[in-house]
Amino acid sequence: MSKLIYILNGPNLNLLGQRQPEIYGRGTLADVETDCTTLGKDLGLEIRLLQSNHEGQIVDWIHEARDAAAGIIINPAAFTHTSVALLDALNTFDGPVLEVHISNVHKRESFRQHSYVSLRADGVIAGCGLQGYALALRRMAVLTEAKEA
Ligand code: CA2
Repeated sequence: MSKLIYILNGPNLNLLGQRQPEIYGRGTLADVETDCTTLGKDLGLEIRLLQSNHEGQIVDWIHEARDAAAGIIINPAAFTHTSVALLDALNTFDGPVLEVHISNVHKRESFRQHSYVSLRADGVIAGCGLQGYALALRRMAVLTEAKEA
């Protein structure tokens, strides 16, 4: 049976593909969902991709994942740099956590170079565009021992 992986996305990522293509590319979250669903089938992983502009909603999904999911891939967006609440929630999750950033946050403003979520993440992918989600899913396959990636 496939293991379920939550792919959580934070504020403004619903606008992917509509604004700032020079930073975030032209693809949408729906494209990410399609690509990861297809790849997940090869890897023996089922994905559930979610996005919210509300911190508490993401905390609630992390709590839900505690029973439902084998791993979490998260792009917390701006909450990366501000949210102790997301860090605390992720610390209640026992499985692997991978943090994804579409842009290379280390090449950008200094406030983007601190991540609360990185204190919990088992791995971080930044600056690989939307491909970063697929890279994280391949790594998740190894970490959850679903199938060799
Ligand atoms: O590079 C990333 O993935 C970020 O997590 C994106 C966040 C930013 O605050 C982080 O520092 C790095 C911003 C997401 C905003 O998404 C937009 C998408 C399309 C148009 C405008 C914003």
